Amino acid sequence: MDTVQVPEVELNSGHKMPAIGFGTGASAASAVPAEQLVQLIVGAIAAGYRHFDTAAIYGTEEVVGRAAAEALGGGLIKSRGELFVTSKLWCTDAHRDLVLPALQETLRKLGLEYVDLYLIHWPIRMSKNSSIHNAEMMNFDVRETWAAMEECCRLGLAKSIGISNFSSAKIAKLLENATIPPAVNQVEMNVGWQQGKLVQFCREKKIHISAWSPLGANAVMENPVLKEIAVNKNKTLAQVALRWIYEQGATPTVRSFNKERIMQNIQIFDWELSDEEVHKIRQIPQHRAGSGKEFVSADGQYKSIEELWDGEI
Ligand SMILES: NC(=O)c1ccc[n+]([C@@H]2O[C@H](COP(=O)([O-])OP(=O)(O)OC[C@H]3O[C@@H](n4cnc5c(N)ncnc54)[C@H](OP(=O)(O)O)[C@@H]3O)[C@@H](O)[C@H]2O)c1
Ligand SMILES: *[C@@H]1O[C@H](CO)[C@@H](O)[C@H](O)[C@H]1NC(C)=O
Ligand SMILES: *[C@@H]1O[C@H](CO)[C@@H](O)[C@H](O)[C@H]1NC(C)=O
Ligand SMILES: CC(=O)N[C@H]1CO[C@H](CO)[C@@H](O)[C@@H]1O
Repeated sequence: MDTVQVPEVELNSGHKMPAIGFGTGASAASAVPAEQLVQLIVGAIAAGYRHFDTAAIYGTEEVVGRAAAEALGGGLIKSRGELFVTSKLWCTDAHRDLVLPALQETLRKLGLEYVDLYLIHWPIRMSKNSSIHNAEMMNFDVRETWAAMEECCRLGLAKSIGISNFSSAKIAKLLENATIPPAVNQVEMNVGWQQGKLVQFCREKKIHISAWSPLGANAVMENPVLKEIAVNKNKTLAQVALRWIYEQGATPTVRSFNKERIMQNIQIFDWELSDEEVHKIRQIPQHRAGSGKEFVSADGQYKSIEELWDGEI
């Protein structure tokens, strides 16, 4: 099996990030036995993936850490530095005093001394005993929370820091008092929710966009425009959807727990879409899959979905 050489993008922190991430997001992961997941991730490293995306809330930090240790032990990679590991601060820890302990717990679970990228998962704070389906919202103080993220960076525990699910307006607020700008904003981005405005805004601010749900949302996999392009190019529909994200200057975080599809998804770097194909993709009707409505309430910080997204819906 040939190992794919994945290109890297340079972040505003000066660090380089591999241009495709392997997602280990929540519900699907919990259905797979841990040892099997470890082996899938080791297989992904053998295939050429170097960037692994996890989060405190996913429950997959341990398996990512175990796979990294196994890849190192088995000589698949020569040093920890060859991998790029992203994790995320969950909303229950989105407070000045809770950020550092949360990252320390993440590092303990990963068995690593640092993460390459640490993200604020949502511009939201929930009480300690909240769950996503029973959220008790608290006030999210972006300035103080970000200052604590910056401290993690200064301590060397996170090489780069960033955000997730932030609108342009919320990024602008964060930047008002930031000393270190966010390196990455991880958001829903796919052919069915192209995020034109946000992509443009982040480009101006030199914040890299990492795209979650590149395939799984918005019926991307049934899209007739992509289907046609895929047939013409002798590529799979998923490859076209992922390549499109890469050509927008963003990088996909894709999740597959299937060996063949893991291989397929990484083979997007030695061909390109034509201008005409890109134009056709731009015409696809737009719709956001994740509205975040579970975080909106009359007595909370965000009273409507419009407020949560600052009208960017
Ligand atoms: N920051 C955030 O708030 C946030 C939110 C959501 C997700 N994420 C991250 O982004 C990652 C990806 O998002 P996601 O899990 O929502 O969705 P996704 O990667 O867009 O789609 C996953 C689905 O697509 C299937 N799939 C993958 N490759 C395929 C291919 N080549 N052909 C056909 N089907 C394929 C997978 O099934 P098989 O496993 O059977 O291949 C799975 O059902 C997550 O794992 C997580 O790390 C972050
Ligand atoms: C930034 O700091 C100033 C001065 O302390 C404060 O007035 C302002 O509200 C802060 N902005 C944010 C978004 O926290
Ligand atoms: C189409 O792609 C497959 C898989 O990459 C390859 O084996 C096959 O030779 C290609 N066919 C043509 C006509 O290029
Ligand atoms: C509204 C929105 O797009 N929010 C997404 C942010 O991230 C979570 C995952 O933690 C998604 O489920 C949401 O849809």
